[in-house]
Amino acid sequence: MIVLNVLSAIWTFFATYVLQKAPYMVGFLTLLGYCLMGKPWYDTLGGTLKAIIGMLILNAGSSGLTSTFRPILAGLKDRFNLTAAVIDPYYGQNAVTAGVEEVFGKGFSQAMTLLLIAFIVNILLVRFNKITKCRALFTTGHVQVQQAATAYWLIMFALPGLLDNNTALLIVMSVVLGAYWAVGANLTIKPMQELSGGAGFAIAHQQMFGIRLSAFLADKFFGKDGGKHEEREIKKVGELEMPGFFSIFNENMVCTAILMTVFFGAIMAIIGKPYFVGTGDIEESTNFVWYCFDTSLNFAVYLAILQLGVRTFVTELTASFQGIADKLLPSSVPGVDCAVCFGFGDANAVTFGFLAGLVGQIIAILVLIFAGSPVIIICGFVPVFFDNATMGLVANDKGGLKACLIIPFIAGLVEVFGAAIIAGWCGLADYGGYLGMFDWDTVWPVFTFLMRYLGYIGVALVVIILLAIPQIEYRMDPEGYFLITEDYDAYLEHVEAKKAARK
Ligand code: ASC
Repeated sequence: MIVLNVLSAIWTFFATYVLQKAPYMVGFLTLLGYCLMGKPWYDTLGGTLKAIIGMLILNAGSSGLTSTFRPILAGLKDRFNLTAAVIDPYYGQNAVTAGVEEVFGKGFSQAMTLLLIAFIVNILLVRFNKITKCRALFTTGHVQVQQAATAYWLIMFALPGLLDNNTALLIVMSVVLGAYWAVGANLTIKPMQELSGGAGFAIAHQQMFGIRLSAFLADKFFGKDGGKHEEREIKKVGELEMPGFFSIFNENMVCTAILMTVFFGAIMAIIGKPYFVGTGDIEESTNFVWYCFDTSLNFAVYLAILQLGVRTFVTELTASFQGIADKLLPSSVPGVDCAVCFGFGDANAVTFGFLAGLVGQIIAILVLIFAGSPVIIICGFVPVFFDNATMGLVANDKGGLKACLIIPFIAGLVEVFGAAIIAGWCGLADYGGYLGMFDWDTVWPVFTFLMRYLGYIGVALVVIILLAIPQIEYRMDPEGYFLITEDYDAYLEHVEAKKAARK
């Protein structure tokens, strides 16, 4: 009995402080990895601390961005008294918490049980990857909480018949969500290895299908199309030769500062000074223009912090993960926050992708308003920045500047229209928010539709489609598939050899 109590206490502690908190999860994996590799204790301790601190720095940057710029976009909603759903993971989570009892008669805590079981499904799919072909483990706890909450709602909405059968409900949910985590993160391995030159991570976030789609479209329409269009010239954001004064945009910090001052300055001007005085952000006597300038400059500050965090922890995590990959989860890589990839590729592509996505989202919102849509969307900072910056970065890597602007622009439209449809349909819009990140505006509405109209057959279809994706990818390149995570240099040689054989 005592043993059981102790075990249960350890588990609760682990679930609360490690599993759901990305820095400690990353630290735990680093510790485990180095222990499995038999590293000396001081290297293990140093590496683990560096991984945790790096991730905490990344969080400081990312939450600085979020806490400074989220209220500004949300201010548009309050200032103009719009009844609208904000697309933002935190609003989405709040909406689920606020409505789940009323709509489905169920508490929120089950969503956390769902998270734990879905994570185990993810581990199992990776453990048996000789069969499943899944190579990536989700490690971003806060994203898992938000997704578990939204999936909890969407699946109950799709399958009301399951509401009386808790066990069946939990099984269906965790298989679907766990498979989505494993398969989605797996899809990002190729674009991330190519972007980072084999750094050894995948993305475990909210636009994983979006990342792969972005890489695919950029390569097909703007890039070399898998070697079919070697003659195409790709001008990447970093190679832009801009005339005269424009050259200041070549410097990432300067570029971000100028563009953000223009964009956020404009938005803050529209909202107006009285609003910020009302929220207590500034005094009546504060110079408003200076306040806008100061706030906008912080964008560049937080972005720089974020990139420092990435540099601090990525090498530790990926080096130590080798121990886990060798001993426990063969041929696998850790799935990390999307902000990690901002440390690779052209830094300005992050800013350009974001701005193109923002333009897309604003146009889509205007269309909703003028078409008299019953659901109006307000862009949330997290989707508009983290989704489109990530997709822009990947698009630039494959297809250059044009891809970096056009693809996030289209993604911006899709994010708003997709969110308006699903949030209105499933009822989350009534509670003021929806997760609203790319995959949750595209892939998940389709899953919800299939399950709602086909019941168990729909569930089976969703799981089969998900699990078939890595199988298809594997069959497209059986020799390279595991090589890309095991030995990136050997993978590059393999790609060259394949190219030469084709000629
Ligand atoms: C999210 C979310 C955040 C950000 C962050 C990006 O989806 O909830 O706080 O993106 O993970 O670094």
